[in-house]
Amino acid sequence: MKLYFITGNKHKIREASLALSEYGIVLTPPPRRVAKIEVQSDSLSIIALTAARHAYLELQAPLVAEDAGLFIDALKGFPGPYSNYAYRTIGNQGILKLMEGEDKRTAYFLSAVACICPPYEEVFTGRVDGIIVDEPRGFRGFGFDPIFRPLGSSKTFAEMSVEEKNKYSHRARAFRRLGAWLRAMKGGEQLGGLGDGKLKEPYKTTR
Ligand code: ITT
Repeated sequence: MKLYFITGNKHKIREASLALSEYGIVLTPPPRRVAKIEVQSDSLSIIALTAARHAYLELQAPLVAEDAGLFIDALKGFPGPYSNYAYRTIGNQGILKLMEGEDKRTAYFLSAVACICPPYEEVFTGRVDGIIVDEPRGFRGFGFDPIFRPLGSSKTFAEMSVEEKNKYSHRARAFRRLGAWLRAMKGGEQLGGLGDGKLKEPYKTTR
């Protein structure tokens, strides 16, 4: 089964494609540029679902959109849903500055993947817990990868290959949940293939 992935982030495409390949699902860019609408909300699920619904109105085909964020306990969950803005403005150095002298360094990444697969729409989430390190380490990945070390590893995400990051990451966990759900729906047979889906109102949900 093929699904369009509405994102401007090529790292996300690599990570999600690898996670879904275990389920025989192929992610592909949309045939034409579709804006990812980003509403303001405290909920990653609402942000992802709104983006997916907007894209569906344009494409009328099965698709996914994802919203992710880094939640730092000592900063009361900041930057959370504002991670994109925080990364573009204060960046990793700004986050480390806010964390200076802070002993409590626990944090987690969350990912919410919204799938519109007619006649269903679903949101799948994934979480990874870890630590904000003292200094950026590694050059791979993107965003906050150099300052986040998942529990159970001595490396930051930026020191890992995509395969290794996917063993831990919020994104791989959310996309694997999507893969398992699609497999349970008989490989998408009941969902309509790419290009022939028509969303029926009202939306159905399996949960
Ligand atoms: P989209 O086009 O899919 O929106 P994006 O990069 O803007 O791509 P998000 O809004 O979902 O993605 O993510 C917000 C920010 O959170 C993102 O720009 C990164 O700085 C950070 N982030 C999310 N997932 C991350 C990850 O796996 N590793 C490092 N930083 C991540």
